[in-house]
Amino acid sequence: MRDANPQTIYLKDYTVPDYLIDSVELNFTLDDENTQVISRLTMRRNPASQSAGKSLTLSGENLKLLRVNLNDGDDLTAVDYQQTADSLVIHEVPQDQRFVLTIENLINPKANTALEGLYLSNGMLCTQCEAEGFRKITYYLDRPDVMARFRTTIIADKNRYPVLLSNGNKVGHGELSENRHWVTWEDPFDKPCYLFALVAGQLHCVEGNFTTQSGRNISLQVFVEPHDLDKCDHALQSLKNAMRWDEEVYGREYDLDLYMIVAVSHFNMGAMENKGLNVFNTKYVLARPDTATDSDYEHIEGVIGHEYFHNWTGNRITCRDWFQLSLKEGFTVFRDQEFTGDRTSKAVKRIEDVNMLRTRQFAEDAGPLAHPIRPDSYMEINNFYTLTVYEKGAEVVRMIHILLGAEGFRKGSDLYFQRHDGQAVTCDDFVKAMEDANGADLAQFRRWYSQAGTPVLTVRQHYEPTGQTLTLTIAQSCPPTPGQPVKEPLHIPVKVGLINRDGSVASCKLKDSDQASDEVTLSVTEAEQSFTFEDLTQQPVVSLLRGFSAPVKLAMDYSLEELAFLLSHDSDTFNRWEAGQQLAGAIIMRLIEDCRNGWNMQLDPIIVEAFRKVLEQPWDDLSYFSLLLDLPSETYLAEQMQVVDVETIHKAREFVKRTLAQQLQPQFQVLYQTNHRDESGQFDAGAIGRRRIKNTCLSYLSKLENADIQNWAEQQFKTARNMTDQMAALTAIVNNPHPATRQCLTDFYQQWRNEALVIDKWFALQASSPMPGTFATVQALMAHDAFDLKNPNRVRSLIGAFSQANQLHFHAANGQGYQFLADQIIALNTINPQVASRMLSALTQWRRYDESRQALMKAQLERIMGTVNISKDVYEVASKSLA
Ligand code: 0A1
Ligand code: ZN
Repeated sequence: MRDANPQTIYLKDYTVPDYLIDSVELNFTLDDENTQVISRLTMRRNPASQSAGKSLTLSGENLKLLRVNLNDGDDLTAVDYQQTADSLVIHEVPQDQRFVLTIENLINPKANTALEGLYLSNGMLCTQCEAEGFRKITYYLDRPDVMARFRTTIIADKNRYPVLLSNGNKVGHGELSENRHWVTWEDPFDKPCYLFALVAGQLHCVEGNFTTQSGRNISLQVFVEPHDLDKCDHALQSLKNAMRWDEEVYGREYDLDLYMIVAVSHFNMGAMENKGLNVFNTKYVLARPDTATDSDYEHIEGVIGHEYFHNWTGNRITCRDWFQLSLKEGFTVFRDQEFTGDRTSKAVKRIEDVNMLRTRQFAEDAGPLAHPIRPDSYMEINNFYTLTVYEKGAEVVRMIHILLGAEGFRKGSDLYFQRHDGQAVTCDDFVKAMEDANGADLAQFRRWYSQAGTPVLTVRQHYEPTGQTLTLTIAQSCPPTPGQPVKEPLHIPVKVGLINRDGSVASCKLKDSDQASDEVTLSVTEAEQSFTFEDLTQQPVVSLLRGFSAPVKLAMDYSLEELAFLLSHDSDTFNRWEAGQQLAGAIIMRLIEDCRNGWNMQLDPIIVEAFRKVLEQPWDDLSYFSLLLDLPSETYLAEQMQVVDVETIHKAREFVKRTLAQQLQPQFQVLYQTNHRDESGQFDAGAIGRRRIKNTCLSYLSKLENADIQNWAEQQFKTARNMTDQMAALTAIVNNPHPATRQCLTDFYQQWRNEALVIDKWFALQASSPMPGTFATVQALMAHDAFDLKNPNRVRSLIGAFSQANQLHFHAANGQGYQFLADQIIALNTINPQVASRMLSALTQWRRYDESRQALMKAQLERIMGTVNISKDVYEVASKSLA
């Protein structure tokens, strides 16, 4: 084992750094296997440090050390320093004056399959330094609270590496002997080393401009491999949209004269906000109407926005330590969610975000790896780039926004930027700025940062006809999570609206308040609390937790009739959708029960009528309309069960879908036909909505196994001029019995064999199919020429899709899915520990299944624990899942 017992790092042990780095001069001489790095650090003792020693410890991993020098004297010798597997300790450095430390080392980018530090991606050299990748480039104080000014010179062969990029502004360049050239970059802003970036290769660039609100002209550049030049327009436009939005909504302007984005095909995550030089997974840059779906287009704009917004929330103000990760990520996700909502449809964006939170983050929060958005400890920080830190973190920021209102929130963010610009700070500093700017008290609210688990709100209502009052009694509780057996009550904003039985709005007037309004936000702060509404001549239907105003589970006994009523009448777009989800969910859960009792399934007509109403109504926002017709996913349904029964969930959900298709076939057909167009390149809300509703209808109709419909799908597949339609048709063909399945898959592969991102879709679609034979297909695809365990996008599209998006086959009762996944994780452990550890997530949920599956999953986790040279990443997740 590389690290038999990895050390646990605790937030409570934080101390300030003993030394500071004022400036860094880096000199790279590039070579695929032997890159030379010379680092010249101007340093000094940190006056705030309490430690007594005179030694200096730098972090470094996989480095070949060549030379250490202090203050340009003679090089240090082996007695002056000590090297360990992950550090360099210099026994004595000057304590009361600045000193210059020069370190020279070699690194091997070609051998770097973990994709952290400097690595090769399709012949291009690039870096990934967050969270702790810089220590794989050179010895350094690799922690976010050490902020320094960087100047970087890159020397390389002109043909092999014609483009040489780093952070900031280009301040010099020239030619050298032996066909080499050099470029020097200088970043005028102090930054932590996790924001350092270097890119070199045969890159081509699409350029644009942006004029800031104060009239400065910024040059924008998107760098890609030559054959992708025709897929950059959307990324460039998205960047401009994000820059404008941040000026308008937050008053934040970009600060350098140049903004560069580079797309690389090997990347562990989505993208990285390196100062002035973002590195992106190609998936979040490249788009052409025939290669990218509408949802790809939306995600690209969202991720470009996300990385751009980090320039203020992450780069100008960064994290003091990695426990504060949600300071930058939660806030930045909240910002990108709002941006996308403003650019597309607020209702649709909110529903998509909540859907993801509830299916995936809630599962994380209820499992063995549950942690607060500000964790207390970690073994490997890379394991904490989680849905909790990102998505729940964004919900926590959203609740502050709800509690303070848009204006109050803006006052708070202005104060935060003004107070902390240039600093490395904590989540608490953020909350304090929000409080101070508004004279608010968020003391109890702070518990959201330290408490893990999803709170449950249990709501009872009592209508008093004589007094014309309605009392809501809200009790909150939160289940125990690892290390936190008992929870304190949280401060929870609950938005409420009341609806009269005729569908009109009932005024909300709280007792002891003289104001009445259409909607109120209740501040729930106690374990149990009552709220009384007055002047209600009739008992209204309560619309609770509007807009999903807090990341909680709501337990309230609605009848199916009330849910159908809310689906027709709730003026809150989120809750209207939610009522439909609850209605369908309740019906599917009952059918699951019937099925398990061996009874015949029969669909309650209430859902058919509710869907008929939705289908026959005119809608402006067709994307929202189509969301109302989506049934809750199998993963969401699994979350609602004590013991997950994947087969019956699938059977019952399919039954509901097929029966709805049978009973509402004419409506689905008309909608399909009226919205089917032969379109390419139209990305307005109308065209996107038409495609979405049409493809939702196709997905229902395909359950009928009817030759005409099969023909529609095949025609759509063959004639589509945009990827949304082509992919939707292929999905309908692959996920249902269809005579042309094999042929269409082959044709699709031939058509797109040179477009890696489309081939990823091809892998993912087959891996997530519910049809029989999927496991054998997955095994065969592992041996396909286009499959590559070293490319994270491919791994996610095959192994990730199978284990995380195919409940039915991954959880096959004989355990073959589990064994397959464990085999891949063991192989990935040596290639790329980060990706290996992420792939583990499907197994960590083992306690949610029946005894037999539990035993099979547990056995595979134990096998993984026995891996020779197990990485810290995999060890932490596997051991915590078994604990
Ligand atoms: N900060 C990036 C996410 C990111 C994190 C780690 C990475 O490599 C280990 C890469 C990217 C973001 O939030 O976009
Ligand atoms: Zn981020």
